[in-house]
Amino acid sequence: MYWGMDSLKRTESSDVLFSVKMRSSSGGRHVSGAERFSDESGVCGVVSGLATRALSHERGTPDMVNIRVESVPRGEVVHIPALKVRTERADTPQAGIDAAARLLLKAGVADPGRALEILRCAGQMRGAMILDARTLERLEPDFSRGVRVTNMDSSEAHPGGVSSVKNHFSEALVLASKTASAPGIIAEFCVSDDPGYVTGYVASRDLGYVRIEKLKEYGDSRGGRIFFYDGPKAELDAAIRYLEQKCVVVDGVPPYPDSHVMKTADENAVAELDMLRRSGLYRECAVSESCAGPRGVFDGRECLVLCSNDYLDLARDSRVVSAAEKAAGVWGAGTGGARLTTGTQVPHVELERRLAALKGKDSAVLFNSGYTANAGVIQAYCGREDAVFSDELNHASIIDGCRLSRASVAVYRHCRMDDLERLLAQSSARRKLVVTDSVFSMDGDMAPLPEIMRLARRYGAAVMIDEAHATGVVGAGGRGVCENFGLEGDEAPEFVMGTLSKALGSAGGFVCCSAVLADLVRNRARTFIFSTSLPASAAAAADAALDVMMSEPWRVSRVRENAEYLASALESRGVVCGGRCAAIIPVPAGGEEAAVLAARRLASDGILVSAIRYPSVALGAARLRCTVMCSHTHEELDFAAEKIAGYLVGGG
Ligand code: WAQ
Ligand code: MG
Repeated sequence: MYWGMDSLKRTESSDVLFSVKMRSSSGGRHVSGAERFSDESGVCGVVSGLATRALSHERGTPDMVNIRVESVPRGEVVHIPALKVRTERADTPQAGIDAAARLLLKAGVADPGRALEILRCAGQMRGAMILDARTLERLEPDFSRGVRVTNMDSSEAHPGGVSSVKNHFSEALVLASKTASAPGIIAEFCVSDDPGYVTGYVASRDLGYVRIEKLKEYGDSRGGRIFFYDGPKAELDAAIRYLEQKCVVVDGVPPYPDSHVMKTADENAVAELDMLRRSGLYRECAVSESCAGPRGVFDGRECLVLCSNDYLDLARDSRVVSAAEKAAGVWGAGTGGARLTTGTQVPHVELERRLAALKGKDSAVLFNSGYTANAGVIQAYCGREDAVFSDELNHASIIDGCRLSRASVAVYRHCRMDDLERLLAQSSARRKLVVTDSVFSMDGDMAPLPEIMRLARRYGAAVMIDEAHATGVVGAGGRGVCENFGLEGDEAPEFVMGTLSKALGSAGGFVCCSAVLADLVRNRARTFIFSTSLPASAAAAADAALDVMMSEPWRVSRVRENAEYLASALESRGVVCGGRCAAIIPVPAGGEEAAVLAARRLASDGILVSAIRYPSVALGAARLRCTVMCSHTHEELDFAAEKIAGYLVGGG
């Protein structure tokens, strides 16, 4: 979106400009702020862009948004060029701080190390501190507020630069360019206070704008700015007046760093992968040379597998495997088409009938994966005029389904029924759909389904549950959370989604619902319509797995006992863990890097556990995620608990 400045450039006719400033806060605390210049015709667009930005801040919805529009004589506006931009690599915050100190020294700051220490100790400020570049004495009149640079904008109409999304880089470059042009200011240092933004910069007239890739850890919300002053004390006031009041338009601000440099696709990928590596977020596939099961060989190493979703150990079960073999012999290796063309064979239909019966519904629709089931069903039922109410910890496939549907999405706090009720009560959408994991994939806890159903009925919403981690594990017969809570008929959710890929040892996903809803799903779900169907072997394997699950109910109870056993074994060793209503035991590990390190050490002990990181969970909520199978022995679980406790409690 292009607002304001676009027309500013063209119409030099009017001699009045407008300065539009937004400031938002929550409970009296500052949340965000931004400003633009615009000519008269662009003011409404700018106001709306800034309002959107204020209301969609990642730190939450503010309770106060102040937008102020003031006229500015065009003659008072000066144009200055943007500082030259370059980027310094830093793999760790320490390396970043060292680089910053080196640059500041070059710019003429006496003792940069101590200056950064002064900033760290100052606590959060709305503005910047001004330090005497020689003595490091604090010069700003109000220590708790600092000095706010305002009345500035870029003359370029960037997407993002003038829109409802903050472009950290181009906004910082505008501020830094204005600051560097202020009398007496010889250098600037800046770290963002946004927990997800770790790149900061050092700027000066001579050095230009030097971005430093990593100045703090992800998840850290401490940031700040220092302006270094080296001029007569008597002229400090004039410098502050310039920073706070002078209207400055910065020319030549690129939308993104290095965006003028042509890069190959591989170069772009390398840059992004480097960023992931440096943040502990890089992932790789471990290659298994063994069949699914509670033990296996990964990357050439024998290990205890504590991260499989094959909860009932059915993926390698001879009855399941031979059903798949037999079906492949009869129906072929593939189906040759989507479900609506050649891809519906007898095994698909038979399995749908059984799944519907398992979940107490009239119909079921198979998908190629749990992911495509969630994405397809939400999109099939909801459109632009509808609203989805989604638990904040729902699986990524639900989030993507919401996006695909274009419905408005109201995210409620995890399992918080007061929050869900508040959102339902506010909504006047055409259709409402409450969606929740029934067992949460990363936290292993269970949604309060009876309360959700009561609220949904009160507010006229339909309900969809994702039973990926509940099917085969929860409820006496492994039928899931409805069985667990005894919810049937009208008390049960409209859509019960599940997967064949976890407890049922095969591959694929499904949704169980009424016959009409199934009809709607088949007619509308894009992930259903536009993919080749599952091979019959996958359907037949799941069918056989259902037989085994029902004839050997000990598997279902054993997997839950094992989860309980592992959780107790961890807790008796001082490790706090969650979950235990199903097969998932999350163990908080602190930072992203700590989680990866613990998982790596466990792997060298022969224990395969997933380090779960952003974006699977929030930044800073990294964890080890253990999952148990019905066939793990108590000795194996004790061994794992001992090692995990050693690394997480003992600091190992
Ligand atoms: N004037 C003076 N200080 C300010 C202002 C302002 N208008 N706005 C913020 N600050 C101070 C305040 O103490 C904040 O805590 C701190 O600066 C950081 O502000 O090239 O996003 O707005 O990729 O969080 C750097 C981009 C982004 C690097 C910096 O700063 C790159 C950023 P934030
Ligand atoms: Mg910020």
